[in-house]
Amino acid sequence: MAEQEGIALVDLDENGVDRAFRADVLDGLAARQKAIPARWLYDDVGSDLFEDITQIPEYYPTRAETEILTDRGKEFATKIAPGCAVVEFGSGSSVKTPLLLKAIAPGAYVPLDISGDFLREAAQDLAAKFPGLPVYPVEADFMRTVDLPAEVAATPKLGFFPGSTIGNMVPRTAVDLLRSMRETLGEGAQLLIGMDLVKGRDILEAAYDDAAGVTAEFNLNLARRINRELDGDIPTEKLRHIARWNDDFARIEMHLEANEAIAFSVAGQEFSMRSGETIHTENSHKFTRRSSKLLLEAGGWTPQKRWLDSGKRFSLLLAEATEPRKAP
Ligand code: AVI
Repeated sequence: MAEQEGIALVDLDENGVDRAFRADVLDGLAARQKAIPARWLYDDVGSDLFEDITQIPEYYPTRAETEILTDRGKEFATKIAPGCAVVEFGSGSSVKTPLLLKAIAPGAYVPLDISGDFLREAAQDLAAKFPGLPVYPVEADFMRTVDLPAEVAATPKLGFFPGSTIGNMVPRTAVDLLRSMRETLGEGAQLLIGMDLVKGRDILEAAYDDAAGVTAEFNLNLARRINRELDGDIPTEKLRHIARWNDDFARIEMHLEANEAIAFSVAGQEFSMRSGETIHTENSHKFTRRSSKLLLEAGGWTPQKRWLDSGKRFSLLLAEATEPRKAP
């Protein structure tokens, strides 16, 4: 029951249980390859752990993307429509968003997020940093087309989707999202999007299985969350975090693997796992120059410019919502 406007974007039952979470977990645990959508990693504990991940030495994407935003600001300004409304998909990072806004001097900032609390906090923070910049937060599920505030109807739009979050979606979902973004922003809009790059397996696996065990905690928190919120008794001490490169799909996969045969219940239903069986909890796709451009094209966006950090680990792409060139 996700509504664009009005009261509830989260649908709770009479016991305060998130119905969508319960349905996804019960379906996912009943599947042959157990799998739970990655969005459920981000309760309050998970969101804090993700913030910690962005600081760990092995996790380079946040630093690499921040470097591009810091160093290439002048170039952005020459490619992006002056006075545009920046529409951020997600409520904004306290570091990356100000770097972009400083570089391009926009006419308005419109953060979109499903979580009203995050959204209001981030919007207030931004408004304090940029006095005079109109900020119009919109509480919405940006996986669907969103009605933007009337105040920016006539302003050119720049969508901003940093972090390589697009990589957490399988290609067909990523294409659906890019198409919704195009619909939300309109013909002629631009999109600035972060995409992490394919690189050596060792670097990638270390980035998702850090020595301090922060990513392991982030992954295991999902099982703990299931126990907390869905009356589960998963023996989490018998699960271990796995991050492995899947070369066929060019992605890092996170799994929770059972160290021994276990049985447990969740929301009144019984489940079991064999020793070595896993629950697949996240994909993080990595891109090449070609695959990133192909994905943008498939989503209705024409690539205009691509920037890399000095270590060539991460890319930030600018694209435009134009009619596709006529096929031969
Ligand atoms: C949010 N997202 C882009 C992160 C990533 O790199 O795929 C999530 C993450 N999972 C483990 N570490 C970071």
